[in-house]
Amino acid sequence: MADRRRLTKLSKFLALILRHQPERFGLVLDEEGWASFPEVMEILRGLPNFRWATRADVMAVVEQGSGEGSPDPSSRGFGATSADSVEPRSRAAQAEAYAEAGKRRFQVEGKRIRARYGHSLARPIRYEPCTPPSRLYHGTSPDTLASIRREGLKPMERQYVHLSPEPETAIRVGTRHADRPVVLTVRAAEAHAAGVEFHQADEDVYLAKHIPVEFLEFPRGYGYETI
Ligand code: HQG
Repeated sequence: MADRRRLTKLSKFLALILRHQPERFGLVLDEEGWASFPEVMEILRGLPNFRWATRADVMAVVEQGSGEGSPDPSSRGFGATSADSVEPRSRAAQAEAYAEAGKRRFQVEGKRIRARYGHSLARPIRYEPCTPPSRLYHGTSPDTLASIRREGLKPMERQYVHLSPEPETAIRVGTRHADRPVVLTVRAAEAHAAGVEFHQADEDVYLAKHIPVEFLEFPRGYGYETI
Protein backbone atom coordinates (compact mmCIF):
# COMPACT_ATOMS: atom_id res chain seq x y z
CA MET A 1 0.00 0.00 0.00
CA ALA A 2 1.32 3.41 -0.94
CA ASP A 3 2.12 5.90 1.81
CA ARG A 4 -0.21 8.73 2.79
CA ARG A 5 1.60 11.33 0.74
CA ARG A 6 1.19 9.28 -2.40
CA LEU A 7 -2.46 8.55 -1.62
CA THR A 8 -3.09 12.29 -1.23
CA LYS A 9 -1.56 12.88 -4.66
CA LEU A 10 -3.68 10.07 -6.06
CA SER A 11 -6.81 11.58 -4.50
CA LYS A 12 -6.06 14.96 -6.09
CA PHE A 13 -5.45 13.33 -9.45
CA LEU A 14 -8.70 11.36 -9.26
CA ALA A 15 -10.48 14.64 -8.46
CA LEU A 16 -8.88 16.17 -11.55
CA ILE A 17 -9.99 13.43 -13.94
CA LEU A 18 -13.38 12.65 -12.37
CA ARG A 19 -14.49 16.20 -11.51
CA HIS A 20 -12.79 18.59 -13.86
CA GLN A 21 -10.91 17.38 -16.95
CA PRO A 22 -11.80 13.80 -17.94
CA GLU A 23 -11.50 14.67 -21.63
CA ARG A 24 -7.86 15.67 -21.14
CA PHE A 25 -7.16 12.00 -20.38
CA GLY A 26 -9.60 10.56 -22.91
CA LEU A 27 -12.02 9.54 -20.16
CA VAL A 28 -15.78 9.65 -20.76
CA LEU A 29 -18.21 10.26 -17.90
CA ASP A 30 -21.87 9.36 -18.16
CA GLU A 31 -24.54 11.81 -17.08
CA GLU A 32 -24.25 10.73 -13.44
CA GLY A 33 -20.48 11.15 -13.50
CA TRP A 34 -19.59 7.46 -13.75
CA ALA A 35 -16.40 6.42 -15.55
CA SER A 36 -14.97 2.99 -16.27
CA PHE A 37 -12.71 1.88 -13.39
CA PRO A 38 -10.50 -0.23 -15.74
CA GLU A 39 -10.03 2.86 -17.95
CA VAL A 40 -9.01 4.94 -14.93
CA MET A 41 -6.45 2.24 -14.01
CA GLU A 42 -5.22 2.33 -17.60
CA ILE A 43 -4.72 6.11 -17.40
CA LEU A 44 -2.78 5.75 -14.12
CA ARG A 45 -0.56 3.07 -15.63
CA GLY A 46 0.25 5.38 -18.53
CA LEU A 47 1.48 8.23 -16.33
CA PRO A 48 5.03 8.13 -14.92
CA ASN A 49 3.82 9.89 -11.72
CA PHE A 50 1.10 7.34 -11.04
CA ARG A 51 2.47 4.12 -12.46
CA TRP A 52 2.88 2.89 -8.86
CA ALA A 53 -0.86 3.07 -8.16
CA THR A 54 -2.67 -0.25 -7.81
CA ARG A 55 -6.38 -0.94 -7.68
CA ALA A 56 -5.97 -1.37 -3.91
CA ASP A 57 -4.47 2.14 -3.69
CA VAL A 58 -7.46 3.60 -5.53
CA MET A 59 -9.80 1.65 -3.25
CA ALA A 60 -7.93 3.01 -0.22
CA VAL A 61 -8.59 6.55 -1.47
CA VAL A 62 -12.23 5.70 -2.15
CA GLU A 63 -12.78 4.11 1.24
CA GLN A 64 -10.57 6.19 3.53
CA GLY A 65 -10.24 9.55 1.83
CA SER A 66 -6.61 10.27 1.02
CA GLY A 67 -5.48 8.65 4.27
CA GLU A 68 -4.35 11.91 5.86
CA GLY A 69 -5.51 10.67 9.23
CA SER A 70 -7.44 12.25 12.05
CA PRO A 71 -8.13 15.94 12.17
CA ASP A 72 -6.41 18.11 14.70
CA PRO A 73 -9.03 20.70 15.66
CA SER A 74 -6.47 22.76 17.54
CA SER A 75 -4.62 23.50 14.31
CA ARG A 76 -6.31 26.50 12.80
CA GLY A 77 -4.75 29.42 11.04
CA PHE A 78 -3.96 27.56 7.86
CA GLY A 79 -4.43 28.43 4.23
CA ALA A 80 -7.01 27.17 1.78
CA THR A 81 -6.83 23.65 0.47
CA SER A 82 -9.08 21.00 -1.01
CA ALA A 83 -8.94 17.91 -3.12
CA ASP A 84 -8.42 20.17 -6.08
CA SER A 85 -5.69 22.27 -4.54
CA VAL A 86 -2.12 21.89 -5.73
CA GLU A 87 -0.59 24.09 -3.04
CA PRO A 88 2.70 23.09 -1.45
CA ARG A 89 2.18 20.55 1.25
CA SER A 90 4.17 22.53 3.80
CA ARG A 91 1.58 25.29 3.82
CA ALA A 92 -1.48 23.15 3.56
CA ALA A 93 -0.63 19.97 5.45
CA GLN A 94 -2.47 20.82 8.66
CA ALA A 95 -5.49 22.13 6.81
CA GLU A 96 -5.56 19.04 4.71
CA ALA A 97 -5.47 16.70 7.69
CA TYR A 98 -8.34 18.66 9.16
CA ALA A 99 -10.42 18.87 6.01
CA GLU A 100 -9.75 15.25 5.08
CA ALA A 101 -11.55 13.66 7.99
CA GLY A 102 -14.42 11.47 6.87
CA LYS A 103 -14.29 12.60 3.23
CA ARG A 104 -16.02 10.27 0.82
CA ARG A 105 -15.19 11.98 -2.43
CA PHE A 106 -15.38 8.96 -4.69
CA GLN A 107 -17.66 5.99 -5.14
CA VAL A 108 -17.02 2.61 -6.75
CA GLU A 109 -19.81 0.31 -7.92
CA GLY A 110 -18.76 -2.81 -9.79
CA LYS A 111 -16.57 -1.66 -12.67
CA ARG A 112 -17.52 2.01 -12.34
CA ILE A 113 -16.01 4.88 -10.38
CA ARG A 114 -17.18 8.47 -9.93
CA ALA A 115 -16.68 11.60 -7.89
CA ARG A 116 -19.70 12.10 -5.64
CA TYR A 117 -19.65 15.93 -5.90
CA GLY A 118 -17.43 18.91 -6.72
CA HIS A 119 -17.63 18.80 -10.54
CA SER A 120 -16.72 21.74 -12.74
CA LEU A 121 -17.36 20.12 -16.14
CA ALA A 122 -19.38 22.06 -18.68
CA ARG A 123 -22.00 19.32 -18.90
CA PRO A 124 -23.91 19.13 -15.60
CA ILE A 125 -23.86 15.92 -13.58
CA ARG A 126 -27.41 14.72 -12.94
CA TYR A 127 -28.59 14.00 -9.41
CA GLU A 128 -32.00 12.88 -8.18
CA PRO A 129 -33.93 15.65 -6.45
CA CYS A 130 -34.27 15.28 -2.67
CA THR A 131 -36.23 16.82 0.16
CA PRO A 132 -33.63 18.69 2.22
CA PRO A 133 -33.59 19.01 6.00
CA SER A 134 -35.11 22.20 7.30
CA ARG A 135 -31.71 23.87 7.60
CA LEU A 136 -28.41 23.45 5.79
CA TYR A 137 -25.14 25.30 6.34
CA HIS A 138 -22.45 26.85 4.16
CA GLY A 139 -18.98 27.76 5.42
CA THR A 140 -17.21 30.54 3.59
CA SER A 141 -14.75 33.40 3.91
CA PRO A 142 -15.95 36.70 5.41
CA ASP A 143 -14.63 38.33 2.20
CA THR A 144 -17.42 36.77 0.13
CA LEU A 145 -20.30 38.02 2.28
CA ALA A 146 -20.97 41.32 0.48
CA SER A 147 -21.21 39.51 -2.84
CA ILE A 148 -23.32 36.67 -1.43
CA ARG A 149 -25.61 39.28 0.11
CA ARG A 150 -26.15 40.70 -3.40
CA GLU A 151 -26.32 37.51 -5.46
CA GLY A 152 -27.16 34.68 -3.08
CA LEU A 153 -25.02 31.53 -3.06
CA LYS A 154 -23.70 30.70 -6.53
CA PRO A 155 -21.74 27.62 -7.66
CA MET A 156 -18.83 29.79 -8.84
CA GLU A 157 -16.30 27.44 -10.53
CA ARG A 158 -18.33 24.31 -9.80
CA GLN A 159 -21.67 23.05 -11.09
CA TYR A 160 -23.48 23.30 -7.76
CA VAL A 161 -23.43 25.19 -4.48
CA HIS A 162 -22.20 22.77 -1.78
CA LEU A 163 -24.07 22.71 1.52
CA SER A 164 -23.55 20.82 4.78
CA PRO A 165 -26.15 19.28 7.07
CA GLU A 166 -24.17 20.26 10.21
CA PRO A 167 -22.60 23.63 11.06
CA GLU A 168 -19.41 21.84 12.19
CA THR A 169 -18.93 20.38 8.71
CA ALA A 170 -19.55 23.82 7.19
CA ILE A 171 -16.80 25.25 9.41
CA ARG A 172 -14.41 22.61 8.08
CA VAL A 173 -15.34 23.48 4.50
CA GLY A 174 -14.92 27.18 5.29
CA THR A 175 -11.42 26.73 6.74
CA ARG A 176 -10.28 25.98 3.18
CA HIS A 177 -11.05 29.60 2.37
CA ALA A 178 -10.29 31.56 5.54
CA ASP A 179 -8.64 31.19 8.93
CA ARG A 180 -11.86 32.32 10.54
CA PRO A 181 -14.67 31.14 8.29
CA VAL A 182 -18.26 32.22 8.69
CA VAL A 183 -21.22 29.88 8.53
CA LEU A 184 -24.37 30.88 6.68
CA THR A 185 -27.64 29.15 7.48
CA VAL A 186 -29.79 28.11 4.54
CA ARG A 187 -33.52 27.84 5.24
CA ALA A 188 -33.59 24.81 3.01
CA ALA A 189 -37.12 23.52 3.59
CA GLU A 190 -38.48 26.97 2.86
CA ALA A 191 -36.36 27.29 -0.29
CA HIS A 192 -37.47 23.81 -1.39
CA ALA A 193 -41.11 24.72 -0.87
CA ALA A 194 -40.50 27.82 -3.02
CA GLY A 195 -39.14 25.69 -5.87
CA VAL A 196 -35.37 25.48 -5.28
CA GLU A 197 -34.20 21.98 -6.21
CA PHE A 198 -31.84 20.17 -3.82
CA HIS A 199 -29.77 17.01 -4.27
CA GLN A 200 -27.92 14.85 -1.78
CA ALA A 201 -24.51 13.79 -3.11
CA ASP A 202 -23.41 12.16 0.12
CA GLU A 203 -24.31 12.04 3.81
CA ASP A 204 -22.45 15.29 4.35
CA VAL A 205 -22.97 17.06 1.03
CA TYR A 206 -26.14 18.64 -0.33
CA LEU A 207 -26.17 20.48 -3.65
CA ALA A 208 -28.27 23.22 -5.24
CA LYS A 209 -27.86 25.32 -8.37
CA HIS A 210 -28.41 28.61 -6.57
CA ILE A 211 -29.64 29.75 -3.17
CA PRO A 212 -31.38 33.12 -3.41
CA VAL A 213 -30.49 35.50 -0.62
CA GLU A 214 -33.97 35.49 0.91
CA PHE A 215 -33.31 31.95 2.15
CA LEU A 216 -29.98 32.81 3.79
CA GLU A 217 -29.28 33.84 7.36
CA PHE A 218 -26.07 35.76 7.88
CA PRO A 219 -24.09 35.57 11.11
CA ARG A 220 -24.06 38.49 13.50
CA GLY A 221 -20.99 40.64 13.60
CA TYR A 222 -20.39 40.97 9.86
CA GLY A 223 -22.70 43.89 9.28
CA TYR A 224 -25.55 41.55 8.40
CA GLU A 225 -27.71 40.61 11.34
CA THR A 226 -29.47 37.28 11.43
CA ILE A 227 -32.97 37.79 10.16
C1 HQG B 1 -18.20 31.31 -2.55
C2 HQG B 1 -14.64 20.54 -0.83
C3 HQG B 1 -18.85 35.39 -3.99
C4 HQG B 1 -18.51 30.14 -1.63
C5 HQG B 1 -15.60 20.94 0.28
C6 HQG B 1 -17.16 29.46 -1.57
C7 HQG B 1 -16.96 21.02 -0.39
C8 HQG B 1 -19.44 33.21 -3.52
C9 HQG B 1 -16.55 29.73 -2.95
C10 HQG B 1 -16.63 21.26 -1.84
C11 HQG B 1 -20.77 33.46 -3.94
C12 HQG B 1 -16.54 28.54 -3.85
C13 HQG B 1 -17.06 22.63 -2.27
C14 HQG B 1 -21.09 34.75 -4.41
C15 HQG B 1 -20.65 31.42 -3.29
N1 HQG B 1 -20.10 35.67 -4.43
N2 HQG B 1 -18.49 34.17 -3.53
N3 HQG B 1 -22.31 35.08 -4.84
N4 HQG B 1 -21.50 32.31 -3.79
N5 HQG B 1 -19.41 31.94 -3.10
O1 HQG B 1 -14.39 25.46 -3.19
O2 HQG B 1 -18.48 25.08 -1.00
O3 HQG B 1 -12.20 18.69 -0.33
O4 HQG B 1 -16.00 25.89 -5.11
O5 HQG B 1 -18.95 30.61 -0.37
O6 HQG B 1 -15.57 20.06 1.37
O7 HQG B 1 -16.10 25.84 -0.45
O8 HQG B 1 -12.72 19.15 -2.72
O9 HQG B 1 -16.94 25.58 -2.85
O10 HQG B 1 -16.35 30.01 -0.58
O11 HQG B 1 -17.74 19.88 -0.23
O12 HQG B 1 -13.57 17.07 -1.62
O13 HQG B 1 -17.37 30.74 -3.55
O14 HQG B 1 -15.20 21.14 -1.97
O15 HQG B 1 -14.56 19.18 -0.99
O16 HQG B 1 -15.56 27.64 -3.36
O17 HQG B 1 -16.47 23.61 -1.41
P1 HQG B 1 -15.65 26.09 -3.69
P2 HQG B 1 -17.03 25.10 -1.33
P3 HQG B 1 -13.18 18.47 -1.43
